[in-house]
Amino acid sequence: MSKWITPEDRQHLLEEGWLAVADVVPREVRESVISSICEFLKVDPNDTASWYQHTLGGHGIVPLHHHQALWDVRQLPSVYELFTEVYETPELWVTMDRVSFKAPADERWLDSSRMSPFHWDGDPRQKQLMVQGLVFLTDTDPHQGGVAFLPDLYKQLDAWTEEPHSEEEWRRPDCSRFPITRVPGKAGTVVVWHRRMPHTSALNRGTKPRFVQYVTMSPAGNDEEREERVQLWRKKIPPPWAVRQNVPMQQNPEPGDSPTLTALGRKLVGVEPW
Ligand SMILES: O=C(O)CCC(=O)C(=O)O
Repeated sequence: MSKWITPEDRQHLLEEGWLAVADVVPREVRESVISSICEFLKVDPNDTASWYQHTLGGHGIVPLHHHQALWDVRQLPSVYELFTEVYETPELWVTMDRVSFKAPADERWLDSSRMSPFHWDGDPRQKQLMVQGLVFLTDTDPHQGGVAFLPDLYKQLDAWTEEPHSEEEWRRPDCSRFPITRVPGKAGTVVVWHRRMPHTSALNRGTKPRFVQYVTMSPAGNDEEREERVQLWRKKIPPPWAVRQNVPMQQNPEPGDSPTLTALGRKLVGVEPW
């Protein structure tokens, strides 16, 4: 029986392209991730003067992938259960994605006041259900830089992909015709969206920073992929796509011992087979 999403929720994900599920990540686990971000960036969530010292890009990307606090979110049974209900299979692997600190927009700091374009991270012609996701680590209201979607374009995507588009548009579509849906959430909410959904993070028009962890899962792959994943976890190496992005302050490898995994975590990495 489904614990986290109803058949109607799953239908919403398929038809509207996104879904927000509340109360998935408990407070102490979230607080450890927030502390890891603050420690890494040397920011104080209550001290505005500390917020703008780094170049983090429009999404506020913080290049931490292997901190134990992030792994403790990935291997939470609640997060895993949610994704098993999305994919309707228990045999999943988790991504080794990063976190974000998005300070309120302030035009003195371009990073915070420029909205990143709507985009796809994969090929929008790929119809198979594959989702991306994030956890709101603090309460995030609609004006505080919640994740933003274009559901109307998502719904017309089959027709859109039949039309000719420039190379740029296949990554970053012209979104001027489409209304924007901004998804807020209470702390602990997981938002998942179909990879075919054009998305971005909205500008933070609130008074507090937005903190999120990106997390998603996908059906387990083959042995070669498994071996690579185990090495990334063991040696604390950022995933190759993140290395290619060359985000400021990325450490490679990230310092410290291999993160501790639970029995579930070992399967979600691929250390143990399903
Ligand atoms: O931070 C967000 O809300 C969106 C991030 C994003 O655009 C992405 O994960 O590709």
